[in-house]
Amino acid sequence: MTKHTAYIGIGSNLGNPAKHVLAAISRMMQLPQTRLAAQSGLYQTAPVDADGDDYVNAVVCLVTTLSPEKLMSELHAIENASGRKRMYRNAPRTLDLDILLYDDKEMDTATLTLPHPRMTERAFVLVPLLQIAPTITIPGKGAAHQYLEHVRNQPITLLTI
Ligand code: PH2
Ligand code: MG
Ligand code: MG
Repeated sequence: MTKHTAYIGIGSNLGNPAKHVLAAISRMMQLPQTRLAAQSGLYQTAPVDADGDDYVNAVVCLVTTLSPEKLMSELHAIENASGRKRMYRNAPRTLDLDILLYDDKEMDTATLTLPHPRMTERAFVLVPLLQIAPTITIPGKGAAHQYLEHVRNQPITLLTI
């Protein structure tokens, strides 16, 4: 089966966010047909278009033979296992796992849009992504690093844990 490269954005701002992020990475390492190829540091970030406490964010790279839809349903199960409650849009959450990129695939269905439509507007995605993939390009948008200057005003700090 063909191997695909997917980048996953991880976020948490409820309970013990760093613990939720690290547990999510462990669970992703145990997904079927999937290997963890890279993991960023953990970053403390201010909420963007959202309320509640600061987030802990990270990005991982998975190499997988799962389809985008199957990968997304596996990630949903991991979110649910963290106790995630879906209250309102961008509500504080124990765990959010978003597929940012899946190879150079572009798709837009009711349940999944690739690349993630807001990833170029968010330091909490771009900074960890560029840490593990400095030359990555975003389908339809070009080199990811060129968007960093647009998000310079968004507070983000690398955690040392
Ligand atoms: N996720 C959101 C909305 N806002 N802000 C930060 N700092 N980190 C996030 O993960 C985040 C957010 C929607 O998923
Ligand atoms: Mg999200
Ligand atoms: Mg999400």
